[in-house]
Amino acid sequence: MRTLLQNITLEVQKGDIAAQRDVEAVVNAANAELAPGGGVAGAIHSKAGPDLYKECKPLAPIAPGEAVITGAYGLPNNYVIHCLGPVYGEDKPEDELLASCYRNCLKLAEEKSLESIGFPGISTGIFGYPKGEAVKVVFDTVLSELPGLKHLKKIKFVVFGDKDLQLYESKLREIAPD
Ligand code: AR6
Repeated sequence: MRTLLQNITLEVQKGDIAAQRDVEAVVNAANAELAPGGGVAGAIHSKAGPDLYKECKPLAPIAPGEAVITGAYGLPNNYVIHCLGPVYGEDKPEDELLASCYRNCLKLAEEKSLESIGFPGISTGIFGYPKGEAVKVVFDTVLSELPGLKHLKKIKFVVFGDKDLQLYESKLREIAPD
């Protein structure tokens, strides 16, 4: 499902964040050390190969809400934007830190003049952020950033399961009813 808002396509698709051919950058739901891990980080590092971690090492550690950009190596993209989400119940305030994640990723993409970016559901796996709460923060943040975007023309949300797809799609319908 996709919709056009302020000349920018917002798209929701079920799939693997490490297999997105139609975006210039994918976002990694990273750990502070920017090391290979489970979930999104595991998928991204294993597809990218060991050179990704070599480039990441000197950029670590990062704090919750921060993001850094690297090459994408074996991934079908030009860049990976690594972002550390808040651990729910520990890193507070969670909503502000999660909003910073999305804002900082968009900022890095704009600085590189990228036209497209793909996001996973940062913090909603191992870090335990409830998905219904997270999706509100995601769309509130992205919508408030849209007017300032000069290069990005497509923002894609890549979700893993049917439940997440429904959640994102109903949110998208809410903000852009056709
Ligand atoms: N593609 C798209 N979405 C995915 C994929 C994938 N390949 N794999 C998982 N998801 P998580 P976090 C969904 O745990 O909560 C790592 O080990 C998943 O269902 O990857 O930010 C790091 O090293 C969930 O909704 O990220 C960190 O230590 C969402 O993506 C820690 O986990 C995020 O799940 C980061 O935890």
